[in-house]
Amino acid sequence: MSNIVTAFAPSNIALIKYWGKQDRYLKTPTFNSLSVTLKDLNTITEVSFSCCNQFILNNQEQDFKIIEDFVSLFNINDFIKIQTVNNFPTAAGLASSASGYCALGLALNQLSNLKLHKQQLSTFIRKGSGSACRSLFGPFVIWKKGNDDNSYSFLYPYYIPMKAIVVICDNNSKKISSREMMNIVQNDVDIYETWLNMTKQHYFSMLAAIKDQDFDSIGTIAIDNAHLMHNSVISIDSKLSYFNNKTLAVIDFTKFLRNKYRLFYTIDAGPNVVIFVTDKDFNKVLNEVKTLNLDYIVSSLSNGGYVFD
Ligand code: 2P0
Repeated sequence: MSNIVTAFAPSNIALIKYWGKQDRYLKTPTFNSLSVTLKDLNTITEVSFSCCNQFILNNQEQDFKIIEDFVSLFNINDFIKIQTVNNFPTAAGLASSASGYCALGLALNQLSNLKLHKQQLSTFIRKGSGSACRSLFGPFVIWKKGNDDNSYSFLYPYYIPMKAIVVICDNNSKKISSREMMNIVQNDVDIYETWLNMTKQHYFSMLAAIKDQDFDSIGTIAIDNAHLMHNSVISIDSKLSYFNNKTLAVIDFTKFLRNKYRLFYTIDAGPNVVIFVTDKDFNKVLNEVKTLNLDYIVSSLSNGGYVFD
């Protein structure tokens, strides 16, 4: 058994969003979601047995209590040191908790010698942060609803040659976490029912569009599903909106570019806009995005997280 384990996990961004829980403790979702795994926004986590429990995130010591419950899932009885580094802004709607919990889960699975297979490991990682279970696979991943052991993630085995450009509209931490916001929305029965009914339709249309390699339909559904989620927030109170003025400008710009290039966008629970563009149109679209004078991160697609040998 190795005493130091290092794992890599990419982030993921949902095209069909997870937005509410069946069980808040187990973090089982009210419905299936579907995401794309992004290689170049990632986390590297090293775990080792140590003299005391330590959790160091981006070179800063954190309270171990934050991840204590998650670590205890793996039946580790010794003290451990966790060192983790994100290569992108933490907690800015760029799914840092997804890559973070996925990398930690992969590393603990090996350190503990539990040797869970990936599907079972996904149910453990889900308990850390729901969407994190989708970072185990890629590029297209489904996380299905179900009771505990049945709510796992798996590869949706199709490929579309495309890349992501994440346009940073604000890289500060968000004021209301997605965990809190989805609870707020779920507590409004009417608004939530509208979201759930529409997202079910989007999900099944998206499965068909990906299977048919129908990029234009994938784009239309993804845009609709992103706005469906954000509209659920704005319907509660427009002051809760995650969008800022830059977000709105980038949305308009991207919609305009859709007249010329094959691309679409989605937006997580934050202000940043993720543009997906076909490999063929990528260079031209990147040049257009540069004219916005905003920071951006380019990412290719990933097959999911892994432990280094
Ligand atoms: C998603 N989000 O599908 C959705 C869309 C944000 C917007 O999953 O409470 O950090 O830890 O399960 O996974 C982010 O929420 O929430 C998220 P918890 P999580 O990607």
